Amino acid sequence: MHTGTTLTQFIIEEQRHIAGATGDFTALLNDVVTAIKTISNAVNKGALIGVMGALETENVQGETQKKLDVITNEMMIRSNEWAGHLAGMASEEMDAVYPIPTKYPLGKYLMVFDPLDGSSNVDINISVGTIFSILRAPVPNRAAAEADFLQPGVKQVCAGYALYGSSTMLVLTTGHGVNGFTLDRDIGEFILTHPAMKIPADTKEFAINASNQRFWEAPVQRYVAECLEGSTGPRGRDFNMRWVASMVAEVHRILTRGGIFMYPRDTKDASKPGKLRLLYEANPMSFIVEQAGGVSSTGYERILDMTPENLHQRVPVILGSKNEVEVVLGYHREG
Ligand code: P6P
Repeated sequence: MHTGTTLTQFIIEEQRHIAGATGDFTALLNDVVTAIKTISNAVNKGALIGVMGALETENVQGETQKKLDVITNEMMIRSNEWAGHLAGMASEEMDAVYPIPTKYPLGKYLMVFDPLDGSSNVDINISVGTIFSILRAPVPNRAAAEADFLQPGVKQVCAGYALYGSSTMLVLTTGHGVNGFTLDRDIGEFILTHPAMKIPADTKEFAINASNQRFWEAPVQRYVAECLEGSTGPRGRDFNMRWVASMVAEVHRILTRGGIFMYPRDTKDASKPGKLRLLYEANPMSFIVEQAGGVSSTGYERILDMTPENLHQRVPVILGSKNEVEVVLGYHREG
């Protein structure tokens, strides 16, 4: 018999802190968790059920879609469209807002998500994840338009990610700290295993795709060069480097042992000020990082303060251990 706190129990106890809570949000989160359990099962079975490999199609980002990109997007939609908690959904894998089918009631929340972040790693069996963010609909119970989603990240009601790794974990914030849960497959429940997660303020570990080095702006060039100089350079200590190409895995490592993650503005493609998408990657991860005592910035401004221009807007991202991110932001201020 497990003795831990289940996610269901934790959410209901959290709900007691929310004045006027009707149980609507709790029920919505339960549907999100059902989708995550379904995705975990599909990702875990992989080649056994023929879900590996790519399709002939591209998503709105111009990225070749993996079979699991489409499958997991469908799982998030099917699990969350019917219950009457949402006024609309938006996803990395869909060009426009997903309208709730007319046969279902409309609700008071909006949800944006990346159904399978890091999916290029699926075929090589490296951790991938689901990222989601929940906002209040400006006009509850009315079909949401794109403009309704374009709220600054500080307006998020909840943000979370699932990490499909050696174990399946769910990490969640509703604005009262960050808590991590591990899926116990024997009973099909997420159990609280990482209460009150905090990011260490200092770190010796940085994460960046170094193949883009020639495209970085001067402050990032300077920061990374000093990390590489290590104890022989101005930082006076050696650093370690990681790059998983799966933001969920990088953020989880930072939540667990500290670190700094950078996908900075680069000159590789002038039309793209960054690679990561604001609504369903940068904003939910920034909410989680800040709630765990970290910092998240474009290099020039706090990500959570940005008002999105469109559903798929890309932004530069520099996040993680407070004191280390502040070093990079200092270099940006110096120019
Ligand atoms: P690159 C995955 O596609 C993703 O959106 C993030 O999860 C990850 O951090 C980044 O892109 C990896 O980008 O250019 O290294 O493949």
